[in-house]
Amino acid sequence: MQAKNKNIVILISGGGSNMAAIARAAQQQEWESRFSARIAAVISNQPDAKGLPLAQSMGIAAEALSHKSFDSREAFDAALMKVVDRYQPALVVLAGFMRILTPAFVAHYAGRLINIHPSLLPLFPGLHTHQRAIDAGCKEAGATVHQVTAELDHGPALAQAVVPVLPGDTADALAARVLVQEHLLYPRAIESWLQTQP
Ligand code: NHR
Ligand code: GAR
Repeated sequence: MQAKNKNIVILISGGGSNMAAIARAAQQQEWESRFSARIAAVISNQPDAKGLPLAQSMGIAAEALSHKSFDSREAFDAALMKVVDRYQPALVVLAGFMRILTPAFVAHYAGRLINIHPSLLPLFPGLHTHQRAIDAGCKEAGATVHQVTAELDHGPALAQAVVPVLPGDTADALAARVLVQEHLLYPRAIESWLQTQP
């Protein structure tokens, strides 16, 4: 029997390098034939996100929905839900998505909404993680893939990658070192998730 199609929708705000790493893994590791999984769409809250033309160049539908067109977080999230739901996603992936989501949005995608956060959670939830890790004198930093819950960066962890913090590190240098690992970690975590789905 043919397994149910598993659409993946990726939400971005910027460069989309994690999105591209996931899309590349999906192609190279044949997620379509192995899991009936495909990257159905990439959606950005920033209309000028570099990740949108990048997604299109990979043959993926790309849409922008600017949060600035809405009066409230609730109104933006309701509109975003409508766009996302058009693709009937089995999984919604935050990849450098920079808007905090309302409890209503999180509840709507409960159990099928994940994020990659650039720190070793539970350390450093929120923003400016790399500078905070350096300032705290951490010898190691990294990234965490986690389920998204209403409480920011507090959902159950699915996978982590660790990198060293080097003497004289700047936030940019550390971010670049972490990002290399994110590009390996996030596709692997999604592949593991797909393996658990009927
Ligand atoms: N939403 C919920 N409910 N729970 C999470 O765990 C979420 C989330 C939305 C995004 C990603 C997260 C990260 O990995 C994420 C996790 C944005 C902010 C933020 O403060 C914080 C954490 C994350 C994403 N955003 C500002 C806001 O007012 C805007 C900042 C900006 O536009 O530059 O939404 O780090
Ligand atoms: C990544 O490092 C991701 O972990 C981080 O932003 C970068 C996005 O890069 N996410 C957050 O900080 C979420 N608040 P990308 O757009 O090239 O994937």
